[in-house]
Amino acid sequence: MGANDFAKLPHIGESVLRKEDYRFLTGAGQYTDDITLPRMAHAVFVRSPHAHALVKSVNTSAAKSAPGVIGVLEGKDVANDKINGLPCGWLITSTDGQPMKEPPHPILALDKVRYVGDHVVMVVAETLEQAKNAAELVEVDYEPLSAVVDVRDAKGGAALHDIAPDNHCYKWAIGDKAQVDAAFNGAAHITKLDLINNRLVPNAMEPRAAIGSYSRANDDYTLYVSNQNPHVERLLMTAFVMGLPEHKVRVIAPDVGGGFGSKIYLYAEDVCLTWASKKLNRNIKWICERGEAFLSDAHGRDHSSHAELAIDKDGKFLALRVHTDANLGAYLSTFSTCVPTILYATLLAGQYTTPLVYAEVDAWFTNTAPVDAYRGAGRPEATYLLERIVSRAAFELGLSQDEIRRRNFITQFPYQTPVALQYDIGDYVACMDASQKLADVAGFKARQAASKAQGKLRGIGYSSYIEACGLAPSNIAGALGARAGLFECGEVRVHPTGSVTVFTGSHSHGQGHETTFAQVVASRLGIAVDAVDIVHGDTGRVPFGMGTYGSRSISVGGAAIMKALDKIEAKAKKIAAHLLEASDTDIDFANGEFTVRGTDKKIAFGTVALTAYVPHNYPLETLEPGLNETAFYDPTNFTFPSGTYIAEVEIDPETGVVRLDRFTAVDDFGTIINPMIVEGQVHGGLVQGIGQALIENCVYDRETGQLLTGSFMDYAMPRADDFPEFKIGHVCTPCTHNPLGTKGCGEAGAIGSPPAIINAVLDALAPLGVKDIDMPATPHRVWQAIQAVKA
Ligand code: MCN
Repeated sequence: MGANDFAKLPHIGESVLRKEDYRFLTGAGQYTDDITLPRMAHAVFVRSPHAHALVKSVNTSAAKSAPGVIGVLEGKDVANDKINGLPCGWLITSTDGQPMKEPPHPILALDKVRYVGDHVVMVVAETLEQAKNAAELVEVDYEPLSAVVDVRDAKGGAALHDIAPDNHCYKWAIGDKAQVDAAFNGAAHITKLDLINNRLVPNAMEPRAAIGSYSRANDDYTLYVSNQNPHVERLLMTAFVMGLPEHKVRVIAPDVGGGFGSKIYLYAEDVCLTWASKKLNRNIKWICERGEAFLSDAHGRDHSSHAELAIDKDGKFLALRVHTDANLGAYLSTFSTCVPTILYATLLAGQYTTPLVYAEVDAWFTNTAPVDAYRGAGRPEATYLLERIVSRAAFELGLSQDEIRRRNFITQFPYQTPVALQYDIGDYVACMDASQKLADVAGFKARQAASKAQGKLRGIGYSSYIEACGLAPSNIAGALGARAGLFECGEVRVHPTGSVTVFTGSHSHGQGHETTFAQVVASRLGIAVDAVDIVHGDTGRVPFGMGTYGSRSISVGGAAIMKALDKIEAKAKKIAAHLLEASDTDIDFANGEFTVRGTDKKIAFGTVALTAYVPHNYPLETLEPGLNETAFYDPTNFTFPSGTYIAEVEIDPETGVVRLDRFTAVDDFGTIINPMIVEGQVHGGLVQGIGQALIENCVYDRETGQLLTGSFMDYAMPRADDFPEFKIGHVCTPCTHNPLGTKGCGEAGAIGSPPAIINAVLDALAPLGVKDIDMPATPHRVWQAIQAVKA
């Protein structure tokens, strides 16, 4: 079935209420902490209070004899049991042809700790309180070393790893530098910009959680874990860390209360619990506390960049030149290396015809928590840089922010960018037009005058983003260093009664897959949405899958299910043909009925399903019983959602307070399966992106390396009353290469919104002469910027 026919099916485009909400809203969800196993013990991790220190000795004797303690495990126990360190899932080759530096990432520190929160000792006891009390008794003799936390200090700072004496992990570049340099020589105007993309903490509502369980009867393990990616977790843990055959470990990710990227990875705690469950012969639960999450979850962003845009006399972009220093933190987290490279620099062409782009990335180790993907992962960093410099160029050239964009929009597709990607389709002009209309840009001047009359400054900011999602064609991912292909699997089991269970390698942790995937299947088979159940998150039930991240699930996971449905339909047509005494080539299938073309003979899907399992009148020599098919789908390209976002802010120059007055988002997600769920995804992304732009900031002390924003008292999370009602619109250019015509929507809001906000803030402050401000634009920062130009 083609994407155009698919879009016309009954439940496609329908805001079906989320099937999963009943259990979530009535407290019937089954999160990791809801699981209680027999003989369950509790684990607590003793973490480093220092950003950088030698571990001179560890004394666990008092802890071991504390009440209720079952075991106290440290780095030397890990080494004795030959458990390896955590691997990085993505290998980068430096521009000089050398592999990146991949230092050991021990699951419990051996001789050194490298960030505040680094895991040193695991204490297991009968109760959580006993484990906490015993953890207090662990004595670690540290010799503190000087620490480096800011990426700009990494070079020349105290070395974290012997393998990287200058703290440098890799240098990576894309584009033709010589051609870009030449284009700059002939430019009529050059706009320059230095910017910081601030570090963020993902803060999923449910913190990380895990239960390790070992079965002596079967000599195998089960790990229950709050995770977005169970098969990859298992693959990395068995093949790289524990040296176990894969079938000896089952990973179950039950209901997961949000991830936003931070739960894609294999974390040290997950391995510790699995390993210790056999060593101590107990089921062991660990629930991360919020303060621990701030310290030890993988953080996001943290780039420092310099960008230059060469422009001709007509305002057309000639070339973009970028240098970025990316903070990787103390160790390489699972996907950390692909974030500031493949997922970042390949997006720097944006929506524009800029013929030449050169980007160079230096990636550094620092004494901070590992940095990895956080909603958008690389694409928000690219979009922020590009959309900031484009608006700055507009300010410098005296053009409006929309005019400079319109002069440079790509309008012909497919379009090959100078940074590897080929965009299949889009309509950037239509998104801009629709967004301006919805935002009532025509009324902006009047609103600005009204603000001025009240002593306030009003500004408007644009951001025309594009992102690459639907990760990822395996051949591209493999060529670029991925240790596994990024296909997806789907198994469709039609039961004799005609109801259906689908097993998918995608994982829903808030995105509503149980509803939208069911809509896809119900639409194809002509059955009720409630007749379809979706199973995910269990390596023991689902065929190998690649999990959920990179807004890939509907476009890759959904496409795998579509392929399995093609096979189901083909087989069902043969059964129907047999029952209707016709040739299967004469059978049509629509609205749940098989018909013989040109006749009034028909049979219902349910009858065919039953016949598949009661095949007494079957030609069994040509048709196997059953109606159960599996398919793997490997995309041929990324999907490219795009859109234009317009923010309008009002600033009080006396206090620096920024009030977000209006926010308009027009996106192109191709065919939309469930508009209500998509709108929810956009809202969530916007809140996180606007949070980054206005209030969220993860700060380490530059001298001591202590995390200064280690709780919700210090790290500001956005709340509903920080936002106006968002205006949401859509343009639809269906993706040309997947059978649903969909493009991902899960990250767009977080990608497109930060530059729109900062561009609006700078537009408002322009009359005062303020030209630059870094995120987050807190009242203090805005006030300081105003005072600086006054001075
Ligand atoms: N959808 C649709 N029509 C489209 C595109 C998507 O109806 N054209 C639906 C999908 O069927 C799915 C949802 O929208 O139900 C999101 O789909 P998709 O864009 O494919 O994204 P994923 O399901 O792969 O989710 C991943 C994405 C990412 S990368 C992050 S980070 C993120 C996000 O989703 N983390 C989330 N949204 C989140 N939402 C919640 N509640 N919690 C998280 O942790």
